[in-house]
Amino acid sequence: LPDAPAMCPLEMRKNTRWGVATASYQVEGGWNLGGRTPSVWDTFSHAGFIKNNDTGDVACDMYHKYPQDFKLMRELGIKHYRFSFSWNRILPQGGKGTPVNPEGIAFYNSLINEMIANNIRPYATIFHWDLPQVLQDKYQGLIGEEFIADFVNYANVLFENFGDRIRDWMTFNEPWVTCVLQYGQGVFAPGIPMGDEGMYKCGHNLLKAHAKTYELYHKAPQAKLDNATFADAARGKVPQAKLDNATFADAARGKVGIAHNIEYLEPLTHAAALKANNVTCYFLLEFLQVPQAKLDNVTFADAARGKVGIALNIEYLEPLTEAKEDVAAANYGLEKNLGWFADPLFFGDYPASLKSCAKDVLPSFTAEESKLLKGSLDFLGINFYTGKFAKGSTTDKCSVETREQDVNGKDIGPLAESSWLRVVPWSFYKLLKYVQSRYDPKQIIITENGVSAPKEDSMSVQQAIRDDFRVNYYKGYLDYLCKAISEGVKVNTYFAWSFMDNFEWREGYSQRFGINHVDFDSPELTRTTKDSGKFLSKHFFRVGRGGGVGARRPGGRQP
Ligand code: PNW
Repeated sequence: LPDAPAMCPLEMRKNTRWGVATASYQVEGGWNLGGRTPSVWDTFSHAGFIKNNDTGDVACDMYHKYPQDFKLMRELGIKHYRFSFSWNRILPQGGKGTPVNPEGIAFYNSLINEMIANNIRPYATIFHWDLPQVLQDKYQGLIGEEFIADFVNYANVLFENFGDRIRDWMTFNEPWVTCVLQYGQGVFAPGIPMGDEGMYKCGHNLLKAHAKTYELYHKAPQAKLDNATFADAARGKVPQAKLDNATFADAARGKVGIAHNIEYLEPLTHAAALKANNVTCYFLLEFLQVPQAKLDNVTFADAARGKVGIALNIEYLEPLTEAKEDVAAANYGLEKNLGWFADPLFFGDYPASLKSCAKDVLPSFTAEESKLLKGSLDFLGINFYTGKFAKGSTTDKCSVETREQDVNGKDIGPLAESSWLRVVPWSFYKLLKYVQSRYDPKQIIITENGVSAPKEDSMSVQQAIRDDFRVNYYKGYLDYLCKAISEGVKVNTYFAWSFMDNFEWREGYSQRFGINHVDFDSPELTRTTKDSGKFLSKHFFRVGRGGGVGARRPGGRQP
């Protein structure tokens, strides 16, 4: 295995959180189990729109195999895991006012508890493209304004059921892909092209749903987020040592409201539990003496409440030449693709360039919506894969042509297995510097970064796990990530895409992004760690910061 990237000193690798990511439809399987109804991706794949007629019916069968997967993560030293919830598993009828599926809640309770038991901190994506089919049928999914209330309701169900153990939330994964590929072009499920008008309508509804979810989370009474915690503590699932440490004490102080709540509902049980665990009234009285300022400080808010962000994808654009129009095109391209979502979240409105270029189809925000959007994120998630050259036009400021070769015809980087993905390590650095200077985010999480490696069908598992191509990709990209961090870019958490080979959307199982190989031909769907997994494990996962799992939420709520 190669050494750690030159620009990643040990101290920086130690101070950063390194993890892996997946998404529900790509890994779970169990498509019709436990009360789950179809999502648009089930419908789309069953209709034969995926390469080789693949579907996510079984995928990596993580629905059943998560205990062994978390064991493998633990063995690799992985302490941070980004996953997504399947909306239709939680709410089979999708919408507000429809019943929550107890089997769906139980499944995710087990999943999260197993994660935490393996010392892995959960980071949850609320929506990673798998919309319940019923909501597509009802109002065309993200095209319909009803989507907003239904999304916020769904998020609320997640906060109330899992907010006691999950502190890091991403509302949407890659709004650009959802609105351009799912709705605008219709090349992704549900596969109905809605043109530019539909695309911008989708983005508008998505942004409003995000902002309302952010508001809901931060305004929710603490009791709603914490309803299981104190009960768990009182029931004796917490080792005394944990009750005594400072972090837990901070959190425990905030549980008086919960105690009151439980007392009201179950006075005898609660009193008995308190006695049994030697948690005295003196403890509660102490809480009342804590000055309010202490309860309101950042540390407590962080511990008690967690963070809500979003995961935006962006390809870096480098001007093809120094000509004014190429520089302007690269800039406009970034505003059009990233600024479309990032500007409203940071500044409260779409970029002026986009408003002018898309004036016939871009909706506008009311003053109130603008206010709600502005600053509605605690961290910015970035999914980063590649960069391209941009060429402008001297006559049309709205034109951006992207290229993969420079003016001499030289490739910008080697081509991966995916047609859109070339290996361009320096573009990561340039994009990060751009984001830090334009938005000045308090915290950036690299929510995805990875590559599909060229692989012949005839390759054996033993050959496929020697993935030098991917090792080199990670080595190069992480080098430039570290350079950016050393220059003040505020990335403190990074997720490799993906933990394992999985259902790669339209490409089915033909394109592999995993740092663990999955043998889709074996009945056990055997996982085997690739060289890239060993490389990341040795230099990043093992040496990086832990998640502090369980300091505040020991054990969590049991299913
Ligand atoms: C991301 N593009 O998708 C997704 O978040 C993952 O679910 C996916 O598996 C991964 O990247 C690899 O594709 C993308 O066309 C899909 O530029 C398409 C593009 C970028 C990212």
